[in-house]
Parts: sequence; C-alpha cells; structure tokens
Amino acid sequence: MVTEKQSKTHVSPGLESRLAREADEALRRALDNLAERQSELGCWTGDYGGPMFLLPMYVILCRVADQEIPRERRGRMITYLRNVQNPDGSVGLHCEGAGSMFTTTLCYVALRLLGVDAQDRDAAAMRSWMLEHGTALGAAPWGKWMLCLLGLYDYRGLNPTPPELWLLPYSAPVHPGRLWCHCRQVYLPASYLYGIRAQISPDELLLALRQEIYDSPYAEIDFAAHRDTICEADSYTPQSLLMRAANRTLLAYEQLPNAGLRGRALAEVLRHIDYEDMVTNFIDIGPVNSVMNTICHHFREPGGERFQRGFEALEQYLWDGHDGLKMQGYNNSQLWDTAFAIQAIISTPYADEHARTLELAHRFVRDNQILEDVPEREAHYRDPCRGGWPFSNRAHGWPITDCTAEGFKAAVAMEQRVERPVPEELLADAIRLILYWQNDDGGWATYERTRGAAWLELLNPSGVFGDIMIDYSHTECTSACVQALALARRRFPGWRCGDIDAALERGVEFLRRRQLPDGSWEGAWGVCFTYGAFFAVSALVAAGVSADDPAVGRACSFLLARQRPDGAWAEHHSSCAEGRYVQGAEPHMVNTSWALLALLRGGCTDREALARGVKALLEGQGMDGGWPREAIVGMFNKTCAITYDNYRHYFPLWALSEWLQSVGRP
Ligand code: LAN
Repeated sequence: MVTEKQSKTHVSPGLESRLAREADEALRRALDNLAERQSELGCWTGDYGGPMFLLPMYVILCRVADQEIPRERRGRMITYLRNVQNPDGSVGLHCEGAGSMFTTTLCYVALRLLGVDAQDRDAAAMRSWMLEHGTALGAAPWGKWMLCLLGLYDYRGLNPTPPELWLLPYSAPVHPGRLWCHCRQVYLPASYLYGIRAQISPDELLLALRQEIYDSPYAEIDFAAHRDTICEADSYTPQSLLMRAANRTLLAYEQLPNAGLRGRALAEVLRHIDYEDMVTNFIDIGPVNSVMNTICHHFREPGGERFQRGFEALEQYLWDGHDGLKMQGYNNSQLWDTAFAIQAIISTPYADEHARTLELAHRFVRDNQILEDVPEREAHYRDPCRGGWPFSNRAHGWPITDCTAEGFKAAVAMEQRVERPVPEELLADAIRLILYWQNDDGGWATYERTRGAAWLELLNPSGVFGDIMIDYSHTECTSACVQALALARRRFPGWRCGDIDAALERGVEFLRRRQLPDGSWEGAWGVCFTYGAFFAVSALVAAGVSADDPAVGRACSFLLARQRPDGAWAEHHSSCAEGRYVQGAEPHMVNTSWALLALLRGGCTDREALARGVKALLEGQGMDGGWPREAIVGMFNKTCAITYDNYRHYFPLWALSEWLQSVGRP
C-alpha cells in the first residue's frame, strides 16, 4: 500500500519551494504569536473548560455553604450557561455535546440559583427538554448526588456508596485504593456525603425547583424506584449484572445500620480527604473532588478553616473566557503546554531569536518538577512522586506519567541553552519514576501503575463515562514515556541501560499490539485517531523503529486515506465514544498538525499530500500568526471533551517547522 502511494507523490519543485517560502514566513509569525502569549511566569495558560457538570457543581457548593457569588461573576456564569446551551434547549456532557440529562439538570439548577427566572426563555427551554426526556429522575448518578445535597432528590433514590469500603483490607479486589486515582478521589467524598446523608433544608427557591425539574409533585415521587433510572442520553456505560448484584447487597447492608462501623468508616474517609487536601494545597487532584471535599468540610464544620482553604483553592479552577465564566477541568494545563511549546520552538531554526521566551519557559518547567515523595504515601495508596512532573503546577502535586516524560524531554532539550538547567540527579529521578511506573503489559497508565483488575470496569457506576475504574495503560502515555526513555539512553549513556533497553522494548511491543488492523491507534485523551497516530508514530521512530517498518507504513496509509480534499484533517470528537474515525465538518488545524507530524516523523514520501496539508495550515493561520479557535479536541473517559486552547498555538507551528526541515529551508 505504501508503494502504491509513493507512485503518485510528485509535487513540482517550484511549487514546493514557493510553499516553503510561505511556510517560513508563517512560522516566524507563529513564533511571535506564541511568544506573545507566554505569561510572566514563563508558562502558557489557556482555557481548560469543556465539561458541563463542573460549573453547576461549584454553584451548588456555593448555595450549600451559603457563599454569595458576587453579582458580576454571577452574570458571567449565566452568560456561559446560555452560550453552551444547544438549540434544542439541552446542555451536553461537554460544551459541544448533544443533550444530557445529567448536565441539563445541573445547569438548569445552576441558572436558577444564579438568579435566572423560571420564565426566562433559555431556562424554560432547558426545562422543556428535561420534561420531554424523562425529567431529572433520569440524570446520571453524579447529578443525583448534587440534587440530594440541595434536597431536590431523595437519598433513597441513590445506589449506595458506603464509606465502609475504605475499611476493607487492601487485598480485597474492590478496595478503593486499587481504583484509578480520579475515580477513588471522587467516590471518597461522595461516600462521606452519602454516609451522613448530607442535605440542606430547602428555602423557597429550592421548593420551587422541586416542582420545576419533575413532572409530578415532589412528595408523590417514589424515589427508591428510580435508583437505576437513567435517561438514554446519559447511558454510555449501562449497568452490568454484577453492578446490579453489588447494589442489591449494598442496599441490604444500608438497611442494617451499624453506627459504630459507620463512624469508623467516616473517620477513615475524612483522614484520606484531609490528606489529599494537605498534599495538594487544597487544590485536590481534580475539579470534582475539589468541590466535593470542600462540601464535606462544610458539613463537618461550616465556615471552618478547612472549608475556607478548600473554597479559596477553587478559585484556581475558575476561568473567565471568551464565552463566559466557567469551571475548568483542572487548575489549568500549564506544565503540559509549556513542555510542548518549548519542544515546538526548539524544533525551529529560529530558537535563538526566542532565547528569552525559552529561558523563561524552561524556568517554569524546572521550578515545577516535584522534588519529594508525599509523606506516608503507602497509608494513602500513593505512588512515589519524586522527579515527576504534574499537568499543571507543583502546588497541585500529583505527577503524571506522560507529563513527566514531556517535562523531561523539554528539560533535556534546554540543557545546553540555560545557565541553571534541571540538575542531573533530578533528571535521573524522572527516569527512575518512569521505569517504576511501567505496567506488566509494557505500557504506561496515567498517574499510577495499574493496581486493579480490568473486570472492575463492570462496577463502573457513573453511567456517563467509560474506562474510569482503574488506571489503564494508554497509547499516548506509553508513547511519551518511550520517547523519554529513548532520549534518556542518549543523555545518560551507560546508566541503567539494561533496564532502559528492556523497558523500551516492552513499550514498543505494547504500542505494536495496540495498533489496530487498519494501521491506526485509538487515542484516549485527545480526538482521537490523529492524536493516537501522532504519539505512537513519534514513539516508534524515537525508539529506533525504521520508517520502512510495516507498522509505520500502515499508520501513514491510514492517515493519508483520511486527508480531506482541501488538504486538512478533521476528526470529530465522537470518534472517541464510537471507537471509529468520524470526519468532522470543518478543517481542523490541530488534527492536521498531528497527522502531518505523524507522517513526517514516519517518513511518509507522499510529498504532494504533505504539501497539501501544509497549505491547509497556511490558509488557516490568522492575522496575528495564531490559529483561530476550532472544534474541541481534548477528551477523557470516552465521552467528555475538554478544551486545550493552546494546542492551536504550538502544534501547527511544530508541524510547519518539521515540514520545512524535511523539504529544506527556502
Ligand atoms: C486529564 C488532564 C491531563 C491528561 C493528560 C496528561 C493529557 C493525559 O495524557 C493523561 C490523562 C490526563 C492526566 C487527564 C485525565 C482525566 C482528567 C484528570 C483530565 C482530562 C482533566 C480532567 C479529567 C478528570 C477525570 C475530570 C473529572 C471527571 C471525572 C470522571 C473524575
């Protein structure tokens, strides 16, 4: 197939060199734009919104804990909620998704709590959608939790999340410590709030809401009959038989309350909540546990110090963007963006002209590496941290496999350019950690080595998300770690080379096994097959796999077959939920960049296709040298998209740069 493609690869040399001149010009402007956007801290910061359950959770916290949101802020939040509403009145799981009962209900409640009248046109349209799709009774469980806190749903209508699970011995396969850290950190405060049946008493507005979100009088609803009710739109992971059996057992347990045991379990849960707050400076691993831990503190000690600190830390999750004020999926993506921006800039011939930008960026990377393991880490089910890099910043504190890998790559790339590079011993620590994190299957997961069995996914209670129960090995995380190890082998010749070579070999094998028969890789954290190809091909080639290798050839053919007539690639976010390449409507500059980078690194010889891709990037570039906002391109847990606003500022630049290198500068 590769040879077939190679036979029609001509592009007239005149055309190519004209394009190269334009690309060179575009590259310079893109670099200026990127430099312009750097923050004083040296990092890049961007809108990290997208998930539509987050802002309502924040608003609900404010209501539960009686924290008044300043008027101007309320206005910006309302603007956001109106902006993300779909034409049919609904709100999606994420800002570009089709209607979900989970998020439509929460956004409706948030709008009303923010002061919007029930008669308001947008609010009324949301309510109509809810009533037409089975009412709030069909909201996914996390939505019902939030409603319970406000007294808008009855705890009898929840499947149990008992805190007692935390008292099981770790050897139990269902011990929460074995779950994906995000999953266990969400169910941790959820189990506390469930355990104490946390609820505020309703005021007039809440009493009105009880009538608005259902189609029958609140007092007449048999909530217990709706434990498993879930609107079709929210049902991505249907309940397994195992889950049903488990719920029946847990319900039976709830009928026989044992105050002593519950008390001990709640104390144990609080111990873990306090620990998570302590080691993350109250930022917490993610937005959901950040809100929920703070709610726990409120019920423990209203207005207490823990509550105050948790509430203040939430500020870091808020972002006032072009479409209003939202809650982000993390306390931003600075480290991740900065590590990529550095690598993109360094790939160009103009790195010296941006020495100051690079130096500042490097400083951010250096100063945000994690230097210490968390204390008593085994008692709180934590992996080592020393030498790792986080996704956002050091204050957040949780290191991640691929962030560590990209941080390492950026730090090594900058070593010769700065006076105070990352000390060698800390670079070595990053590699030690990456070696430690490799899974038995040869791949790397996100934050931790995989601890739980894959069958635990049968107990996924979320309805709306896929693959949340354990930390799985992923193509992207593996690819980043493989690239870092390949670099480490060169950076530290002779040091632990047996271990590094063995890890690399197993990593490459993992990536080969993950390649699908059509030559593609399914990405988990970006949209989707273009993202997977970018990482996997980069890793294979970095690890020494030749461009003649059939795996690389098949990857290139896969991508070439999906190039649009206008030269661009455009992949729709539903690729992730559907597990197949879904074409998007508009040319997508970040997808195009990923595809081009994969093709270039994979040694694609179809110069005409590459030139058309580059042309699409040039046509898409804005006056300011950047690329305009486009369809959402980040992803998590199969169904929820998330905005990576800075991708459009460095991936196209990086692709142009590598293309120019491949054709020779004008
Ligand atoms: C993230 C953000 C970063 C992302 C990468 C490092 C890019 C990725 O390569 C690995 C996975 C990771 C760390 C990731 C996992 C899921 C997160 C934490 C998020 C997408 C940010 C928000 C999301 C989190 C789970 C949102 C809360 C929802 C739950 C289902 C708990």
